[in-house]
This record gives sequence, structure tokens and C-alpha cells, in this order.
Amino acid sequence: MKVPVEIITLLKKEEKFLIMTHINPDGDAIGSSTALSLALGSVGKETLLYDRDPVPQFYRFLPGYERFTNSISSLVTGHWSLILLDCNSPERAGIDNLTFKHSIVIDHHETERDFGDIRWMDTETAATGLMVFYLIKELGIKITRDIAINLYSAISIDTGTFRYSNTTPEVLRVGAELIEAGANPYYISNSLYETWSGGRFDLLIRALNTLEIRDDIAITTVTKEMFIKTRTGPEDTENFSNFPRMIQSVRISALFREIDTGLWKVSLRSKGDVNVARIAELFDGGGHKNAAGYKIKADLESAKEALLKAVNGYCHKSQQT
Ligand SMILES: [Mn+2]
Repeated sequence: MKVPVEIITLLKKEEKFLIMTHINPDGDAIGSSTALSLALGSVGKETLLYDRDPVPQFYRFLPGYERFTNSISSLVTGHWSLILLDCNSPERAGIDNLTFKHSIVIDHHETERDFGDIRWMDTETAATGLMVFYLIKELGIKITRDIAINLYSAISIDTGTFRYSNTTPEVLRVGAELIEAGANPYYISNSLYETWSGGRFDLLIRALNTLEIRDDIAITTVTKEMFIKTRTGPEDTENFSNFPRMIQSVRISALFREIDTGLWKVSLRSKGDVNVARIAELFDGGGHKNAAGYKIKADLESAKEALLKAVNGYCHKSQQT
């Protein structure tokens, strides 16, 4: 993978970086951002690691996660350079009205917004963690054990731990290199997948109990009331939409999560060639081919109908081309 030379030059020249990633951060967002902060810190650069939302409990085994803050000092404005990771617009990170000395975007999502002085977008890449891996190497910075754990976790989350169609020989080679640098696959998989709280599991049971299958679309729902009853939060639903995809006949799995009365976050997961990023874009959302999302203001039934209609339209169109 070719790292743009302008990014290397800028990272070597500048001293102060605001590293920022998207709201509701996932493992790739947190792991790649923390890894880059640790790497730049190891060569004497100052970094501020920002996310609007807190790091979910189950990612708090990642070394350095406590660097994340949800407040940006006013000193940052105009004097610091921004590195935006795993998303490509400040809106996705939940901020606006900030100015930066320079802005760099490093991302692999299909849905692009027009932002950044230097944009490194690679939609073919499995994870932002992979791009950060090459970036750190290109900078000549040593991949320490802590950096390796973060990058391995980032890549794990976005490849379903080396199972999804984005798992290439290159991904496995980088994974092997990260293991050599000190990442322990068993420890990381165990931390990522086998440390759920009882409440989170209860929430999953409740969500799966709402399952309905319409044609080849599986729909599950999580309401605000379920969060209250199980003492959980929105971050606990990460990966929930993967479960109904286990059913052989299902091509799209959609999880409707209630944000507020009449406002829903819809997470889409698909199999094979069904590009759910294209469907999410119809609702001003976005993502990847097999994992995307959007928000919709409607009552639940209308929101479901709107999705089914969009999927029908998409399937009709893709049959024509
Ligand atoms: Mn990602």
C-alpha cells in the first residue's frame, strides 16, 4: 500500500495533532486512532485524541484508550493539524466550526464527503487500522506491543476477525506482523468477544426476540425501554445486526435502534454482492458494501416500510445493470 508522501512530510514537519474519529466509535476507530497517537507520541509529537462519545467499556483493554477526551481546548483552533480517522467529514465526528492549520483524512468508507487538505481514501482497504499500520512504518516508527494490540484489534473488528470478504493475504500478513510485534490473538479475541456484561447479553436476547423476516431481510429492534431494563447503552448493540445474518436465507440484516421517540438508527449488514452502503445513502447515511447505517425520523412501522421499499428499488436496479 502506498502512503501519500504529502502525509509523511506533514507528519514529520508539524508538532501538534488533533486525532479525531467518528461518533459511536467502533474498534477500528478507537484502535487506529490510539495507535497513531501512541506512535506520534513516541517520537515527541504532541497529540490530542478526541471522540465525542466515550470509549465503550469492552474496548477499555486497549492500551492507551484513556488518552481519549471529549473536550477540545480552544488552543487547538488554528494552530494544530487535524488527522481525521475512519471517517471523512468533521460532521461524522460530531464537530463543526473548528479551524485547523492542516487537515488530513485517512479513511476507507465508501461514502465520501468533500473535506480535508490531504485526503487518503482507500475503499478497497479492510480497515483504517491497516492504513495506519503502513503510515507508522513509513514514518520509521517502531511498532511497539501497545501499538500492535491496537492495530490488531482495529483490523479484527473490521474483518470479523479475519472472516469477511475483505480478508486478503495482505491483511493476514499484516496480522502476522502485528503478532510478531507483541499482539496476542487469543487475548485480543477473548477481550473483544467474550467479556460481555450480563446486561448486554440480556439486551441481545430481547433484540433477537423481535426478529421478523420479510423476504430475505431480517429485522430486529432495540427500544429505549430495553436499554433501561437491561441497564445498557447504545454502544452495547455493536455487532447485534450480525446475528440474524447467520440465517442462510437472509441477505440483509437490519437493526433498528431507538435514539429518541420517532428517531431510529438503522444498522445494515449484508451478504455477498448486496451493497448496503448504496441503500444507506438513500437515507443520507453511508458505510461499506456489507456494513452501513443511517438515521430515520418516523414511527417504527413506516421506517421498516421505507427500508423494504429502498431494498426493493435497489434490487430492481441492480438486476437491470
Ligand atoms: Mn473502519
